[in-house]
Amino acid sequence: MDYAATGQEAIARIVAATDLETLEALRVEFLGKQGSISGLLKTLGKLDPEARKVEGPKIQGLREEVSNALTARKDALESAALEARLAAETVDLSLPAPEAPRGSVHPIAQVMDELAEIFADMGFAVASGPEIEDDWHNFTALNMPESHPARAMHDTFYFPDRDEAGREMLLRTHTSPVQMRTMLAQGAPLRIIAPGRVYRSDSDATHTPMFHQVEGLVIDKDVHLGHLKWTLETFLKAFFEREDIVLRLRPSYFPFTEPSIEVDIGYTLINGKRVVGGDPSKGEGGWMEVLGSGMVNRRVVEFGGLDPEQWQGFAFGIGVDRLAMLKYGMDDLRAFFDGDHRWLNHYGFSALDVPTLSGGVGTPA
Ligand code: 2NL
Repeated sequence: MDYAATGQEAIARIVAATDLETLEALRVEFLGKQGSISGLLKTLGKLDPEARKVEGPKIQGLREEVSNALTARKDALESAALEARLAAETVDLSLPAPEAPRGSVHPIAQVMDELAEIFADMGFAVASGPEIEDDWHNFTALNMPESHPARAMHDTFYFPDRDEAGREMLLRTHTSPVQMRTMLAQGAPLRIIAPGRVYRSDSDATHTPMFHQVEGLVIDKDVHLGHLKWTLETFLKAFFEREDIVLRLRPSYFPFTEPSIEVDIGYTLINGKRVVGGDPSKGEGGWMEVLGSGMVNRRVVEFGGLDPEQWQGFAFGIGVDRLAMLKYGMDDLRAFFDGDHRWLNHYGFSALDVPTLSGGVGTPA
């Protein structure tokens, strides 16, 4: 028998196969149980030992040759099929992104909630009021009469038209008018914070025309500077979640408080970064201004409808945006209001991360 011719014919048919089904049919035809080459192997049993020694290796060689050809063709057809699939299936880049959690709590909202939680724990109630104010509640009642230079310093946004009562209207420049309204409506004693948006016509790298403030007001009998100091120290320790907070109280001036005090917080340098805490006078570091405060000016107590001989108080004003930057390590104030999804995803909080004193006011899980 001419094994070489049989082999050549088989290989020619294998190479000519254009799909995997044809190839499988050929494998069965040659190497299957009833296959032609399997049939040849069966003939070996009937040969005498001498002839078997000669024929055996030839048939085995043929089987090997055909088997190798089948494997090679199978690999070739499979990779061609893959190439064709890759060429046909394209990725549609215009498809929407897959479903994922959307939205997060803005760091300013988170810090406002943290502040409310801390002061609520100290017995403060949250007061709110209008963002469009009249000039009396925003300025006059806070000891800033018409010609007061502090009015010009506030860079106020005025409305072009007066209200029905003929009053000049403006966007509140601080949340103090909320406290005036609460004092007038509720009288004393009083322990409130007034968080909210405030507006000043001022815009650069460190100022935005709208920003956030939390003011606090305590009116009671025999209130003194010691109460102010304890309250602010307790608040800052809770907010920064450290006991080693060191404060520096500096004399200052605000028309609505007397005396007026600005509060600096000590920071230390760790790898060149400012970290709140520690005493800067004992190493590398410095002081950062975090809030303004003071004993309520007796004229302001009178404007609030109370007798300053009987009632005293202290007040403070905190810039929320700067405080949020300090706590959560952001360096550009303007990014707060860009609405950039990548920034919001990075700095935003989970809606489930509700600040609680027991859980640590601002510690994400
Ligand atoms: C600052 C300064 C301050 C107040 C706000 C206040 C409110 C009433 C009466 C008296 Cl109703 N005072 N608020 C007092 C001192 C300072 O804010 O630099 N804020 C960022």
